[in-house]
Amino acid sequence: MRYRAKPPAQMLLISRRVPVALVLAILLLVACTAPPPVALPSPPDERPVVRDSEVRMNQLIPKPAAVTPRAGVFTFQPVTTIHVEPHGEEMLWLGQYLAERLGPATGYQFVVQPGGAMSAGNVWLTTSGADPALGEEGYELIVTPDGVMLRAHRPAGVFRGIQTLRQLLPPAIELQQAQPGAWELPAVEIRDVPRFAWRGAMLDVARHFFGVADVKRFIDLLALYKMNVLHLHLSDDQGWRIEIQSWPNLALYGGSTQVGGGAGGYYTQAEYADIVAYAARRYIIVVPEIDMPGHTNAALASYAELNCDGVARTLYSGVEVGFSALCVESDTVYQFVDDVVRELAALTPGPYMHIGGDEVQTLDAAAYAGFIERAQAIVQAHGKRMIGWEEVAHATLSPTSVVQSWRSTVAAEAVRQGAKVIMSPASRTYLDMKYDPNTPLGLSWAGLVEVQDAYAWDPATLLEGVGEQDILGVEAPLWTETIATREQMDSMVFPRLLGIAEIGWSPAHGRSWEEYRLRLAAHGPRLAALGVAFYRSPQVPW
Ligand code: IFG
Repeated sequence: MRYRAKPPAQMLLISRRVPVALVLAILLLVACTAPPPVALPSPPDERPVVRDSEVRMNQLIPKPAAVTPRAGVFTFQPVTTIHVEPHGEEMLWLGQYLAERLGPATGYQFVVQPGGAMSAGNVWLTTSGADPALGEEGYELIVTPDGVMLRAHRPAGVFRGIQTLRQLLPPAIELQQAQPGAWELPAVEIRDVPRFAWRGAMLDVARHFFGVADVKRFIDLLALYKMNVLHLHLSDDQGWRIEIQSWPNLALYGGSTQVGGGAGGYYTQAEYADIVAYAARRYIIVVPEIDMPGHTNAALASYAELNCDGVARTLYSGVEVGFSALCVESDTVYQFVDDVVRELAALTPGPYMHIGGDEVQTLDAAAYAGFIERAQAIVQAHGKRMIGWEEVAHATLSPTSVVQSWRSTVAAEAVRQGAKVIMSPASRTYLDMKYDPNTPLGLSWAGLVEVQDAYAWDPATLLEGVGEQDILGVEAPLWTETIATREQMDSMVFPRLLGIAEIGWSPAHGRSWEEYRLRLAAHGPRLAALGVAFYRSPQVPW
């Protein structure tokens, strides 16, 4: 209904002391001069109040495949119990993981109980009776005022569903000190499955070294956004970051510096195994990369015999690329490759070994292809599938090998050879690219990559000759030439990584920047509660 202001003269009619003729004259005068009626703002619609909890089901990242709102809320209580089925260590761990995510902010000591009768007010995590169509990582989450049922075909799906549960609670749930609450979940039915199997991030720990604690924190953040691959770039010109017992100088000497000349560092094999186990618990595989035959100055400085002239190189702390290469004619080099791959494969339960292969400027095409084919055979001999940056497609690939597309269309050649593709287009996914000309950190050779650029693209339509069925998934690399600290990492990785997570997980149809940016804004408080120093892009209404 619209309200219209009464012209002043009509108010006079109410008064009895004024002669009618005078009133009529005044009315005539006013009618000729009155401004058109002004529409006053309509009263607030009588829409029902929307609860904060209900809004949160529309703020999930990655966006689930299907969300059906239901009536009411489920409220966690101090006595809420987390039941897990079937009995067994893995489901108990998942129950404990959920309890630990919710415990600090709620202040509740959640009991985790195997099995038990379904009673009101409790949470169930189960793989019993789930629909096999949910696959390896899908889940169903049913929240009613009486309880929470999170069911998946596999435990990994339960873990992915727990991340959705976390995001259905207020951002304050991520704080580590007790908050007032209440801790409400909106009643909802979610059935969710990922689009791509490979949803990854790469951490370059060679240019600047990041210790175990930083890597574990990074893994926790990947987990919240349902990512499932951590690619560790463990060696480059500026540093060798993993202990190899048969070639000890690689870490001891090759790991002793970094870009800018700092002390560098490396993971002992025990520390690397700890990272791998921590990731595996979160259903994240670690993909180790030993970049070769290029990007090898740290190794060439550590052992003279890896160089064709038999002279060890000096350590390098600059940022040039392409100048180094192993001596691909030397049998010693293939013994080196075999020893490194053997030791690393034994520490890596995941099925992949990345051998790099990028930016080799000192070898001719035949020498390069010959090396890649021999390295590929060595990787397979140690039970792993080879991954290489897209240039490896110039060699003859095994159908089990994978190429990581980053800057050209050569991945189509890999597809013609029957290989699968990981999409990491630098102009969309390189997290070391500046957001805009004023970004203090990062590079810009692939262009400026604002939050929208990192989100508004689709892997299946980007490259001619590389379609949905050829693509394992997406991965966002953080190269660290200019990134040295956790805060610097945060400012470049977040929030762009959330968009990559959504591209990897959510259905292609219905994805739109205009809708996503509003959801992303809601994650500002959540990232802040997690202590992430994310970049407050002006493109997002934080
Ligand atoms: N390209 C190099 C990286 C790194 C990067 C920085 C690849 C595959 C430029 N290779 O990207 O080592 O220097 O943006």
